[in-house]
Amino acid sequence: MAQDASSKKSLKQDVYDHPDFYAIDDLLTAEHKLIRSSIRDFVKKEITPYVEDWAQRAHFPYEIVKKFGDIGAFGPTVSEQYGGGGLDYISYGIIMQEIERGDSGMRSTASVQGSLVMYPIYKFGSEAQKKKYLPKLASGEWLGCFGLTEPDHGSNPGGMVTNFKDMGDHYLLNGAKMWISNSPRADIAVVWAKNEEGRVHGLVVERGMEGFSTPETHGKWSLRASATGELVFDNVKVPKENLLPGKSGLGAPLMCLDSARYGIAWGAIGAAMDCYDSARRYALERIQFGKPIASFQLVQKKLAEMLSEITKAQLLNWRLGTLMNEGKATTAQISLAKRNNVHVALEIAREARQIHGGMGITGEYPIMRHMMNLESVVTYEGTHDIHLLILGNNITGIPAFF
Ligand code: TGC
Ligand code: FAD
Repeated sequence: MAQDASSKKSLKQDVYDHPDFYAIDDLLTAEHKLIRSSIRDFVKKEITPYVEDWAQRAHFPYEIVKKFGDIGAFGPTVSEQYGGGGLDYISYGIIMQEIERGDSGMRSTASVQGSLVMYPIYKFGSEAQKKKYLPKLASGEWLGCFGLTEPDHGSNPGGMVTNFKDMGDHYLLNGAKMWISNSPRADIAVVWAKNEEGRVHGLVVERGMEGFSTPETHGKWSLRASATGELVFDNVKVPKENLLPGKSGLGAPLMCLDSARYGIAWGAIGAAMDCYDSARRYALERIQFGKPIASFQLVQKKLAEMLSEITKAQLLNWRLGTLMNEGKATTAQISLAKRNNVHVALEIAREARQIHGGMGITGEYPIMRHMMNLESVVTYEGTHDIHLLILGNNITGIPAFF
Protein backbone atom coordinates (compact mmCIF):
# COMPACT_ATOMS: atom_id res chain seq x y z
CA MET A 1 0.00 0.00 0.00
CA ALA A 2 1.35 3.43 -0.90
CA GLN A 3 2.35 5.62 2.05
CA ASP A 4 1.72 9.32 2.10
CA ALA A 5 4.68 11.68 2.51
CA SER A 6 4.05 12.40 6.19
CA SER A 7 3.93 8.74 7.26
CA LYS A 8 7.13 8.07 5.25
CA LYS A 9 8.82 10.92 7.07
CA SER A 10 7.79 9.68 10.51
CA LEU A 11 8.90 6.14 9.65
CA LYS A 12 12.31 7.50 8.62
CA GLN A 13 12.50 9.50 11.81
CA ASP A 14 11.79 6.38 13.91
CA VAL A 15 14.31 4.26 12.06
CA TYR A 16 17.18 6.67 12.01
CA ASP A 17 16.88 8.86 15.06
CA HIS A 18 17.79 6.16 17.58
CA PRO A 19 19.38 3.76 15.12
CA ASP A 20 17.83 0.33 14.97
CA PHE A 21 18.62 -0.38 11.35
CA TYR A 22 18.31 -4.17 11.59
CA ALA A 23 15.11 -4.13 13.70
CA ILE A 24 16.92 -5.47 16.73
CA ASP A 25 13.85 -4.35 18.66
CA ASP A 26 12.20 -7.52 17.36
CA LEU A 27 14.74 -9.52 19.40
CA LEU A 28 13.86 -7.70 22.61
CA THR A 29 11.06 -8.56 25.03
CA ALA A 30 8.36 -6.12 26.07
CA GLU A 31 10.17 -5.82 29.42
CA HIS A 32 13.45 -4.89 27.69
CA LYS A 33 11.69 -2.15 25.70
CA LEU A 34 9.95 -0.84 28.79
CA ILE A 35 13.26 -0.67 30.67
CA ARG A 36 14.85 1.12 27.72
CA SER A 37 12.16 3.74 27.43
CA SER A 38 12.11 4.41 31.17
CA ILE A 39 15.92 4.79 31.38
CA ARG A 40 15.94 6.87 28.19
CA ASP A 41 13.32 9.20 29.68
CA PHE A 42 15.30 9.43 32.91
CA VAL A 43 18.50 10.33 31.03
CA LYS A 44 16.69 12.96 28.95
CA LYS A 45 15.28 14.53 32.09
CA GLU A 46 18.02 14.13 34.71
CA ILE A 47 21.30 13.95 32.78
CA THR A 48 21.22 15.44 29.26
CA PRO A 49 20.14 18.97 30.24
CA TYR A 50 22.87 19.29 32.90
CA VAL A 51 25.79 17.10 31.94
CA GLU A 52 27.58 19.62 29.75
CA ASP A 53 27.74 22.03 32.68
CA TRP A 54 28.89 19.29 35.09
CA ALA A 55 31.61 18.25 32.66
CA GLN A 56 32.75 21.83 32.00
CA ARG A 57 33.04 22.39 35.77
CA ALA A 58 34.50 18.91 36.43
CA HIS A 59 31.63 18.41 38.86
CA PHE A 60 30.38 14.99 39.97
CA PRO A 61 26.64 15.37 40.66
CA TYR A 62 26.47 13.24 43.81
CA GLU A 63 22.67 13.52 43.94
CA ILE A 64 22.51 11.27 40.84
CA VAL A 65 23.51 8.31 43.03
CA LYS A 66 20.18 8.22 44.87
CA LYS A 67 18.31 8.80 41.61
CA PHE A 68 20.12 5.87 39.96
CA GLY A 69 19.12 3.77 42.96
CA ASP A 70 15.49 4.82 42.56
CA ILE A 71 15.35 3.76 38.89
CA GLY A 72 17.07 0.41 39.47
CA ALA A 73 20.31 1.24 37.64
CA PHE A 74 22.47 -0.33 40.37
CA GLY A 75 22.87 -4.10 40.33
CA PRO A 76 20.06 -4.93 37.91
CA THR A 77 21.21 -8.57 37.70
CA VAL A 78 21.52 -8.96 41.48
CA SER A 79 18.69 -10.91 43.12
CA GLU A 80 15.69 -8.93 44.35
CA GLN A 81 16.26 -10.56 47.75
CA TYR A 82 19.19 -8.15 48.23
CA GLY A 83 17.57 -5.12 46.62
CA GLY A 84 18.75 -5.83 43.06
CA GLY A 85 16.55 -5.91 39.97
CA GLY A 86 16.59 -9.68 39.30
CA LEU A 87 16.86 -8.81 35.59
CA ASP A 88 18.73 -10.51 32.75
CA TYR A 89 21.96 -9.38 31.09
CA ILE A 90 20.26 -7.83 28.08
CA SER A 91 18.36 -5.55 30.47
CA TYR A 92 21.66 -4.67 32.14
CA GLY A 93 23.21 -3.88 28.75
CA ILE A 94 20.26 -1.71 27.73
CA ILE A 95 20.52 0.27 30.99
CA MET A 96 24.24 0.90 30.37
CA GLN A 97 23.57 1.87 26.74
CA GLU A 98 20.93 4.41 27.66
CA ILE A 99 22.94 5.96 30.50
CA GLU A 100 26.04 6.28 28.32
CA ARG A 101 23.94 7.87 25.60
CA GLY A 102 23.86 10.67 28.18
CA ASP A 103 27.47 10.44 29.38
CA SER A 104 30.18 7.78 29.86
CA GLY A 105 31.03 9.18 33.30
CA MET A 106 27.46 8.66 34.49
CA ARG A 107 27.58 5.10 33.13
CA SER A 108 30.88 4.60 34.99
CA THR A 109 29.18 5.50 38.26
CA ALA A 110 26.46 2.94 37.59
CA SER A 111 28.61 0.15 36.19
CA VAL A 112 31.22 0.38 38.95
CA GLN A 113 28.49 0.20 41.57
CA GLY A 114 26.71 -2.74 39.89
CA SER A 115 29.46 -4.83 38.31
CA LEU A 116 32.48 -4.02 40.42
CA VAL A 117 31.08 -3.45 43.91
CA MET A 118 27.74 -5.25 44.19
CA TYR A 119 28.79 -8.15 41.94
CA PRO A 120 31.81 -9.28 44.02
CA ILE A 121 29.83 -8.94 47.26
CA TYR A 122 26.95 -10.89 45.69
CA LYS A 123 29.18 -13.61 44.21
CA PHE A 124 31.95 -13.92 46.80
CA GLY A 125 30.45 -12.33 49.94
CA SER A 126 29.13 -14.00 53.10
CA GLU A 127 25.40 -13.87 53.81
CA ALA A 128 26.07 -11.20 56.46
CA GLN A 129 28.05 -9.08 53.95
CA LYS A 130 25.31 -9.39 51.32
CA LYS A 131 22.65 -8.30 53.83
CA LYS A 132 24.77 -5.46 55.18
CA TYR A 133 25.93 -3.91 51.91
CA LEU A 134 23.78 -4.89 48.92
CA PRO A 135 20.44 -3.23 49.77
CA LYS A 136 22.15 0.07 50.63
CA LEU A 137 24.21 -0.04 47.42
CA ALA A 138 21.17 -0.97 45.31
CA SER A 139 19.11 1.92 46.67
CA GLY A 140 21.92 4.45 46.23
CA GLU A 141 22.11 5.13 49.96
CA TRP A 142 25.76 4.07 49.73
CA LEU A 143 28.20 4.53 46.87
CA GLY A 144 31.01 2.05 46.30
CA CYS A 145 34.26 1.81 44.36
CA PHE A 146 36.59 -0.96 43.15
CA GLY A 147 40.32 -0.82 43.83
CA LEU A 148 42.44 -2.98 41.58
CA THR A 149 44.80 -0.65 39.65
CA GLU A 150 47.93 0.63 41.40
CA PRO A 151 50.40 3.34 40.45
CA ASP A 152 52.89 0.72 39.18
CA HIS A 153 50.43 -2.02 38.18
CA GLY A 154 47.73 -1.13 35.66
CA SER A 155 47.53 -3.67 32.83
CA ASN A 156 49.35 -6.14 35.07
CA PRO A 157 47.23 -6.23 38.24
CA GLY A 158 48.82 -9.55 39.23
CA GLY A 159 51.92 -7.54 40.21
CA MET A 160 50.00 -5.56 42.88
CA VAL A 161 51.86 -4.71 46.06
CA THR A 162 48.92 -3.65 48.26
CA ASN A 163 48.94 -6.21 51.05
CA PHE A 164 47.37 -7.26 54.31
CA LYS A 165 48.70 -9.10 57.35
CA ASP A 166 46.76 -11.29 59.73
CA MET A 167 47.03 -9.64 63.14
CA GLY A 168 44.90 -12.22 64.97
CA ASP A 169 41.69 -10.26 65.55
CA HIS A 170 41.93 -8.04 62.41
CA TYR A 171 43.85 -7.53 59.17
CA LEU A 172 46.35 -4.70 58.69
CA LEU A 173 46.09 -3.23 55.18
CA ASN A 174 48.83 -1.17 53.48
CA GLY A 175 49.30 0.15 49.95
CA ALA A 176 47.65 2.42 47.41
CA LYS A 177 45.29 2.22 44.45
CA MET A 178 45.09 4.74 41.63
CA TRP A 179 42.54 5.82 39.02
CA ILE A 180 39.58 4.66 41.06
CA SER A 181 36.13 5.74 39.79
CA ASN A 182 33.77 7.01 42.53
CA SER A 183 36.55 6.86 45.17
CA PRO A 184 36.35 10.47 46.45
CA ARG A 185 32.66 10.05 47.39
CA ALA A 186 32.53 6.31 48.07
CA ASP A 187 31.21 4.93 51.35
CA ILE A 188 32.90 1.59 50.78
CA ALA A 189 35.71 0.23 48.61
CA VAL A 190 36.11 -3.35 47.39
CA VAL A 191 39.89 -3.60 47.52
CA TRP A 192 42.10 -6.32 46.04
CA ALA A 193 45.22 -7.03 48.08
CA LYS A 194 47.70 -9.84 48.67
CA ASN A 195 47.98 -11.80 51.91
CA GLU A 196 51.31 -12.89 53.39
CA GLU A 197 51.44 -15.83 50.97
CA GLY A 198 50.94 -13.52 47.98
CA ARG A 199 47.35 -14.70 47.33
CA VAL A 200 44.90 -12.01 46.10
CA HIS A 201 41.77 -11.47 48.23
CA GLY A 202 38.93 -8.94 48.20
CA LEU A 203 38.33 -6.83 51.31
CA VAL A 204 35.56 -4.33 52.00
CA VAL A 205 37.09 -1.14 53.37
CA GLU A 206 34.68 1.41 54.84
CA ARG A 207 35.05 5.18 54.86
CA GLY A 208 36.01 6.30 58.34
CA MET A 209 38.41 3.43 59.02
CA GLU A 210 41.56 4.98 60.48
CA GLY A 211 44.40 5.32 57.96
CA PHE A 212 42.08 5.12 54.92
CA SER A 213 41.92 8.17 52.62
CA THR A 214 40.60 8.84 49.09
CA PRO A 215 42.33 11.87 47.49
CA GLU A 216 40.66 13.10 44.32
CA THR A 217 42.47 13.13 40.95
CA HIS A 218 42.19 16.57 39.35
CA GLY A 219 42.96 17.89 35.88
CA LYS A 220 41.27 15.17 33.77
CA TRP A 221 40.23 16.06 30.24
CA SER A 222 37.99 12.98 30.14
CA LEU A 223 35.10 11.69 32.27
CA ARG A 224 34.96 15.11 33.84
CA ALA A 225 31.51 14.53 35.37
CA SER A 226 32.78 11.39 37.12
CA ALA A 227 34.79 11.52 40.35
CA THR A 228 38.13 9.67 40.11
CA GLY A 229 40.68 9.30 42.86
CA GLU A 230 43.14 7.23 44.81
CA LEU A 231 42.71 4.83 47.70
CA VAL A 232 45.45 5.08 50.30
CA PHE A 233 45.82 2.50 53.07
CA ASP A 234 48.18 3.40 55.88
CA ASN A 235 48.01 0.62 58.46
CA VAL A 236 44.22 0.32 58.10
CA LYS A 237 42.70 -2.11 60.60
CA VAL A 238 40.14 -4.10 58.61
CA PRO A 239 37.77 -6.35 60.60
CA LYS A 240 38.15 -10.01 59.67
CA GLU A 241 34.48 -10.24 58.71
CA ASN A 242 35.21 -7.77 55.85
CA LEU A 243 37.22 -10.30 53.82
CA LEU A 244 35.18 -11.72 50.91
CA PRO A 245 35.28 -15.45 51.66
CA GLY A 246 33.88 -16.93 48.43
CA LYS A 247 36.83 -16.65 46.01
CA SER A 248 40.52 -15.74 46.10
CA GLY A 249 43.23 -15.38 43.44
CA LEU A 250 43.46 -12.89 40.57
CA GLY A 251 40.56 -14.71 38.91
CA ALA A 252 38.17 -13.09 41.44
CA PRO A 253 38.65 -9.47 40.28
CA LEU A 254 38.95 -10.65 36.67
CA MET A 255 35.50 -12.27 36.97
CA CYS A 256 34.09 -8.90 38.06
CA LEU A 257 35.79 -7.28 35.06
CA ASP A 258 33.99 -9.69 32.73
CA SER A 259 30.67 -8.32 33.95
CA ALA A 260 31.77 -4.67 33.77
CA ARG A 261 33.39 -5.01 30.34
CA TYR A 262 30.15 -6.52 29.03
CA GLY A 263 28.27 -3.42 30.24
CA ILE A 264 30.85 -1.15 28.59
CA ALA A 265 30.37 -2.92 25.24
CA TRP A 266 26.72 -1.79 25.37
CA GLY A 267 27.44 1.58 26.95
CA ALA A 268 29.96 2.72 24.33
CA ILE A 269 27.37 2.13 21.61
CA GLY A 270 24.97 4.41 23.51
CA ALA A 271 27.55 7.20 23.20
CA ALA A 272 28.05 6.31 19.51
CA MET A 273 24.29 6.51 18.86
CA ASP A 274 24.14 9.95 20.44
CA CYS A 275 27.02 11.12 18.21
CA TYR A 276 25.34 9.63 15.13
CA ASP A 277 21.96 11.23 15.96
CA SER A 278 23.57 14.61 16.43
CA ALA A 279 25.72 14.33 13.27
CA ARG A 280 22.78 13.27 11.12
CA ARG A 281 20.60 16.13 12.35
CA TYR A 282 23.43 18.65 11.93
CA ALA A 283 24.23 17.40 8.41
CA LEU A 284 20.60 17.85 7.35
CA GLU A 285 20.39 21.36 8.81
CA ARG A 286 23.79 22.86 8.02
CA ILE A 287 23.87 24.60 4.62
CA GLN A 288 27.12 25.06 2.70
CA PHE A 289 27.48 25.77 -1.04
CA GLY A 290 23.72 26.31 -1.05
CA LYS A 291 22.85 22.77 0.07
CA PRO A 292 22.62 20.77 3.29
CA ILE A 293 26.04 19.22 3.91
CA ALA A 294 24.16 15.86 4.11
CA SER A 295 23.87 16.04 0.31
CA PHE A 296 27.64 15.67 -0.17
CA GLN A 297 28.90 12.16 -0.81
CA LEU A 298 31.76 12.46 1.68
CA VAL A 299 29.35 13.35 4.48
CA GLN A 300 27.01 10.51 3.48
CA LYS A 301 29.98 8.13 3.57
CA LYS A 302 30.70 9.14 7.16
CA LEU A 303 27.04 8.68 8.19
CA ALA A 304 26.72 5.36 6.35
CA GLU A 305 29.86 4.02 8.00
CA MET A 306 28.70 5.18 11.42
CA LEU A 307 25.36 3.44 11.00
CA SER A 308 27.08 0.26 9.74
CA GLU A 309 29.39 0.06 12.75
CA ILE A 310 26.60 0.85 15.24
CA THR A 311 24.42 -1.87 13.71
CA LYS A 312 27.17 -4.51 13.79
CA ALA A 313 27.98 -3.60 17.40
CA GLN A 314 24.31 -3.78 18.41
CA LEU A 315 24.06 -7.30 16.98
CA LEU A 316 27.26 -8.29 18.77
CA ASN A 317 25.84 -6.96 22.04
CA TRP A 318 22.56 -8.74 21.66
CA ARG A 319 24.23 -12.07 20.92
CA LEU A 320 26.73 -11.61 23.75
CA GLY A 321 23.81 -10.78 26.07
CA THR A 322 22.07 -14.04 25.20
CA LEU A 323 25.33 -15.95 25.90
CA MET A 324 25.66 -14.09 29.24
CA ASN A 325 22.08 -15.06 30.11
CA GLU A 326 22.91 -18.71 29.39
CA GLY A 327 26.13 -18.47 31.44
CA LYS A 328 28.14 -19.35 28.32
CA ALA A 329 29.95 -16.08 27.47
CA THR A 330 33.74 -16.38 27.63
CA THR A 331 36.26 -13.74 28.68
CA ALA A 332 37.60 -13.65 25.10
CA GLN A 333 34.10 -13.05 23.67
CA ILE A 334 33.62 -10.20 26.12
CA SER A 335 37.05 -8.79 25.21
CA LEU A 336 36.15 -8.84 21.52
CA ALA A 337 32.96 -6.87 22.16
CA LYS A 338 34.54 -4.36 24.60
CA ARG A 339 37.48 -3.76 22.27
CA ASN A 340 35.47 -3.51 19.07
CA ASN A 341 32.62 -1.43 20.41
CA VAL A 342 34.69 1.14 22.26
CA HIS A 343 37.00 1.46 19.25
CA VAL A 344 34.13 2.04 16.82
CA ALA A 345 32.41 4.43 19.24
CA LEU A 346 35.58 6.52 19.45
CA GLU A 347 35.92 6.54 15.65
CA ILE A 348 32.26 7.52 15.32
CA ALA A 349 32.73 10.36 17.81
CA ARG A 350 35.74 11.61 15.80
CA GLU A 351 33.83 11.44 12.50
CA ALA A 352 30.79 13.12 14.08
CA ARG A 353 33.10 15.87 15.33
CA GLN A 354 34.25 16.44 11.74
CA ILE A 355 30.66 16.64 10.48
CA HIS A 356 29.91 19.33 13.06
CA GLY A 357 32.86 21.38 11.82
CA GLY A 358 33.93 24.07 14.30
CA MET A 359 30.68 23.67 16.24
CA GLY A 360 31.83 20.15 17.06
CA ILE A 361 34.40 21.41 19.54
CA THR A 362 31.86 23.37 21.58
CA GLY A 363 29.59 22.30 24.38
CA GLU A 364 26.59 23.17 22.18
CA TYR A 365 26.79 19.57 20.99
CA PRO A 366 27.65 16.44 23.00
CA ILE A 367 30.30 15.19 20.55
CA MET A 368 33.57 16.44 22.01
CA ARG A 369 32.52 15.37 25.52
CA HIS A 370 31.70 11.85 24.26
CA MET A 371 34.97 11.76 22.33
CA MET A 372 37.07 12.76 25.33
CA ASN A 373 35.16 10.37 27.61
CA LEU A 374 35.73 7.48 25.22
CA GLU A 375 39.49 8.07 25.46
CA SER A 376 39.19 6.78 29.06
CA VAL A 377 36.78 4.01 28.14
CA VAL A 378 39.23 2.66 25.56
CA THR A 379 41.86 2.44 28.33
CA TYR A 380 40.02 1.33 31.44
CA GLU A 381 38.74 -2.17 32.09
CA GLY A 382 41.66 -3.44 29.99
CA THR A 383 43.23 -1.31 27.27
CA HIS A 384 42.48 -1.78 23.58
CA ASP A 385 45.76 -3.69 23.17
CA ILE A 386 45.32 -5.85 26.28
CA HIS A 387 42.00 -7.06 24.84
CA LEU A 388 43.75 -7.82 21.57
CA LEU A 389 46.27 -9.92 23.53
CA ILE A 390 43.45 -11.72 25.38
CA LEU A 391 42.03 -12.61 21.96
CA GLY A 392 45.48 -13.56 20.65
CA ASN A 393 45.95 -15.87 23.63
CA ASN A 394 42.55 -17.42 22.99
CA ILE A 395 43.30 -17.98 19.30
CA THR A 396 46.82 -19.36 19.68
CA GLY A 397 47.01 -20.65 23.24
CA ILE A 398 50.16 -18.54 23.63
CA PRO A 399 50.02 -15.64 26.12
CA ALA A 400 51.92 -12.65 24.70
CA PHE A 401 51.54 -10.34 27.71
CA PHE A 402 55.15 -10.77 28.79
P1 TGC B 1 46.23 -14.91 34.12
O1 TGC B 1 47.40 -15.80 34.45
O2 TGC B 1 45.68 -14.93 32.74
O3 TGC B 1 45.05 -15.23 35.13
C1 TGC B 1 45.27 -15.22 36.53
C2 TGC B 1 44.26 -16.18 37.15
O4 TGC B 1 42.93 -15.67 36.91
C3 TGC B 1 42.16 -16.63 36.17
N1 TGC B 1 41.33 -15.86 35.24
C4 TGC B 1 40.02 -15.74 35.37
N2 TGC B 1 39.18 -16.28 36.24
C5 TGC B 1 37.88 -15.93 36.12
N3 TGC B 1 37.41 -15.10 35.17
C6 TGC B 1 38.25 -14.55 34.27
N4 TGC B 1 37.81 -13.71 33.35
C7 TGC B 1 39.62 -14.85 34.35
N5 TGC B 1 40.72 -14.48 33.65
C8 TGC B 1 41.76 -15.11 34.21
C9 TGC B 1 43.19 -17.49 35.46
O5 TGC B 1 42.65 -18.75 35.15
C10 TGC B 1 44.28 -17.57 36.52
O6 TGC B 1 43.85 -18.48 37.50
P2 TGC B 1 44.92 -19.38 38.31
O7 TGC B 1 44.08 -20.23 39.19
O8 TGC B 1 45.67 -20.14 37.25
O9 TGC B 1 45.79 -18.41 39.06
O10 TGC B 1 46.62 -13.43 34.56
P3 TGC B 1 47.76 -12.47 34.06
O11 TGC B 1 48.43 -11.94 35.28
O12 TGC B 1 48.60 -13.11 33.00
O13 TGC B 1 46.94 -11.25 33.43
C11 TGC B 1 46.17 -11.40 32.30
C12 TGC B 1 45.57 -10.04 31.86
C13 TGC B 1 46.69 -9.11 31.42
C14 TGC B 1 44.65 -10.32 30.68
C15 TGC B 1 44.73 -9.41 32.98
O14 TGC B 1 45.45 -9.20 34.12
C16 TGC B 1 44.00 -8.17 32.57
O15 TGC B 1 42.85 -8.27 32.18
N6 TGC B 1 44.61 -6.91 32.65
C17 TGC B 1 43.89 -5.69 32.43
C18 TGC B 1 43.64 -5.01 33.76
C19 TGC B 1 42.28 -4.37 33.82
O16 TGC B 1 41.41 -4.62 33.03
N7 TGC B 1 42.09 -3.58 34.85
C20 TGC B 1 40.83 -2.96 35.06
C21 TGC B 1 40.78 -2.26 36.40
S1 TGC B 1 39.14 -1.84 36.90
C22 TGC B 1 38.71 -0.57 35.91
O17 TGC B 1 39.36 -0.18 35.00
C23 TGC B 1 37.41 0.03 36.21
S2 TGC B 1 36.99 1.37 35.25
C24 TGC B 1 35.36 1.35 35.56
C25 TGC B 1 34.56 2.49 35.15
O18 TGC B 1 34.80 3.64 35.58
O19 TGC B 1 33.57 2.25 34.42
P1 FAD C 1 49.62 0.76 31.51
O1 FAD C 1 49.28 -0.62 31.99
O2 FAD C 1 50.86 1.38 32.03
O3 FAD C 1 49.63 0.76 29.94
C1 FAD C 1 50.21 1.81 29.17
C2 FAD C 1 50.26 1.36 27.71
O4 FAD C 1 51.07 0.20 27.60
C3 FAD C 1 48.87 0.97 27.16
O5 FAD C 1 48.77 1.37 25.84
C4 FAD C 1 48.88 -0.55 27.23
O6 FAD C 1 48.02 -1.16 26.25
C5 FAD C 1 50.35 -0.84 26.94
N1 FAD C 1 50.74 -2.15 27.49
C6 FAD C 1 50.79 -2.52 28.79
N2 FAD C 1 51.16 -3.81 28.88
C7 FAD C 1 51.30 -4.27 27.62
C8 FAD C 1 51.63 -5.53 27.05
N3 FAD C 1 51.87 -6.61 27.79
N4 FAD C 1 51.69 -5.63 25.69
C9 FAD C 1 51.42 -4.56 24.92
N5 FAD C 1 51.09 -3.34 25.39
C10 FAD C 1 51.02 -3.21 26.74
N6 FAD C 1 41.04 0.96 37.86
C11 FAD C 1 40.43 0.38 38.92
O7 FAD C 1 40.95 -0.56 39.54
N7 FAD C 1 39.21 0.84 39.35
C12 FAD C 1 38.57 1.86 38.74
O8 FAD C 1 37.46 2.23 39.14
C13 FAD C 1 39.22 2.50 37.64
N8 FAD C 1 38.63 3.60 37.06
C14 FAD C 1 39.34 4.30 36.10
C15 FAD C 1 38.85 5.52 35.65
C16 FAD C 1 39.58 6.25 34.72
C17 FAD C 1 39.08 7.59 34.27
C18 FAD C 1 40.78 5.73 34.20
C19 FAD C 1 41.57 6.48 33.16
C20 FAD C 1 41.26 4.52 34.65
C21 FAD C 1 40.57 3.79 35.62
N9 FAD C 1 41.08 2.62 36.16
C22 FAD C 1 40.47 2.01 37.22
C23 FAD C 1 42.40 2.16 35.75
C24 FAD C 1 42.45 1.43 34.41
O9 FAD C 1 41.92 0.16 34.51
C25 FAD C 1 43.90 1.43 33.96
O10 FAD C 1 44.21 2.76 33.55
C26 FAD C 1 44.13 0.46 32.82
O11 FAD C 1 43.98 -0.87 33.25
C27 FAD C 1 45.55 0.64 32.20
O12 FAD C 1 46.51 0.72 33.17
P2 FAD C 1 47.59 1.93 33.14
O13 FAD C 1 46.84 3.20 33.03
O14 FAD C 1 48.48 1.74 34.30
O15 FAD C 1 48.38 1.74 31.79
